[in-house]
Amino acid sequence: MNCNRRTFLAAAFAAAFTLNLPAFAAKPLVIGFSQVGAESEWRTANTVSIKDAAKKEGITLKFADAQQKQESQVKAIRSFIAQRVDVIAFSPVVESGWDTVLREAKRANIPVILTDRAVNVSDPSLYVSFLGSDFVEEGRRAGRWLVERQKKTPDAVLNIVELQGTVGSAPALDRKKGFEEVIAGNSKLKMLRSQTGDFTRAKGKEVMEAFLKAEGKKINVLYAHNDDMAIGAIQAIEEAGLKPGKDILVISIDGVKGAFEAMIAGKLNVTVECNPLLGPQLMQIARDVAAGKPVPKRVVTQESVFPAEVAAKEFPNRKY
Ligand code: GZL
Repeated sequence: MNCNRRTFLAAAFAAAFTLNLPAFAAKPLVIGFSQVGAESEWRTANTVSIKDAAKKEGITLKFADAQQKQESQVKAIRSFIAQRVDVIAFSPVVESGWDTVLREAKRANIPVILTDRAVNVSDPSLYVSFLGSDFVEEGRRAGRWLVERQKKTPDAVLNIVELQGTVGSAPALDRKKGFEEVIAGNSKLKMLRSQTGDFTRAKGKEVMEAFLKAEGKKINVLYAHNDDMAIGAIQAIEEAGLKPGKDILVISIDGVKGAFEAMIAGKLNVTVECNPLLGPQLMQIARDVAAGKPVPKRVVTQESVFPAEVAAKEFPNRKY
C-alpha cells in the first residue's frame, strides 16, 4: 500500500473516531443492578453514588429497588439474565439463598459483582468480586470506643441494649460479632437486650420504646447497627424523659449527616463510618470484568470513626 493511501486511511480512521461514527463507537456497557431498598440515609447515598457514577461513565444502568425483599432481588437478577446484560451487580439483602440464581447467571456467562454486603454461597466462583466494608471491624470499632469510654468511670457497670440490623444480613451478623468480640470478658460491660430494628428509624424507635419499658433507667448504653435506628431510638429516649448522649450513651454505625447533626446536638456519642460511596469503584470493576481483565476477589472500603468531639469540624466535609 503506497504512502498516500496509508496516510489517507489513518486520517479517515482518526476522523471516524473523533466524530464517534456509529461504525466505530463501542456499545455502552450495560449493568443490571439490584439494590436492597431505600431503608436508610446510607442506602439513599449508596444509590445516588451508583447512579451518578454510571451516568458519568456512559454506562447503561438497569436499576431495580427490591424494597428489602430477597424474592424481588432474585426476580430482578433473572430479568437481567433474560435481558442479556453485560454485568450483574447487587447488594444482597441477606447472606443466604443465592446459590440457585447465581448459578443461572454463571450458566448464562454473565459475571456477578457483589457490592456493600456479602453472600454465603457453596461456590465462591459464583461472583467475581465483592466491594464493601469490613462489618466485623466496624463492630470492633464500636466496642473499642465503649471499652475506652467505660475506663473514664472505672467502677461503673454499663448495661447495654443493642438494635441489630436486618435479620440475616451480613452487616447485622458481623457488626454484632465484632462488638461482642471486643466486650467479651469485660465485667463492666453487660448486654441487657438485643433485637432487630431492621435498619429503619421507625423500627429503631419502636424497639427502643420496648427496651425502655422493660428496663427503664437500668439502660446506660445503646449500640445501634446503623445511624437511622439510633436516630429513631433517640426520639424514644427523649420521649421517655431521658437525655440521649448523657443518661444513655448512643453508639452507631454509618456516619450519615443525620448522625453528625445528632452528635452536634449532644444526643449521639460516636458514629463508626461505613462508606456508601461505592459507585466509582463499582463501575471500574465492571469495566475491567467486561474487558476480561483480572479483578480482586475482595475490595475493602477505607473508613474512620467519628466521636462527637470532632463532629462540628468534620460535618462540612461530609458527602452523604
Ligand atoms: C452497610 C449497609 C447497611 C447500612 C444501613 O454496608 O448494608 O444497610 O449500615 C443500610 O444503613 O440499611
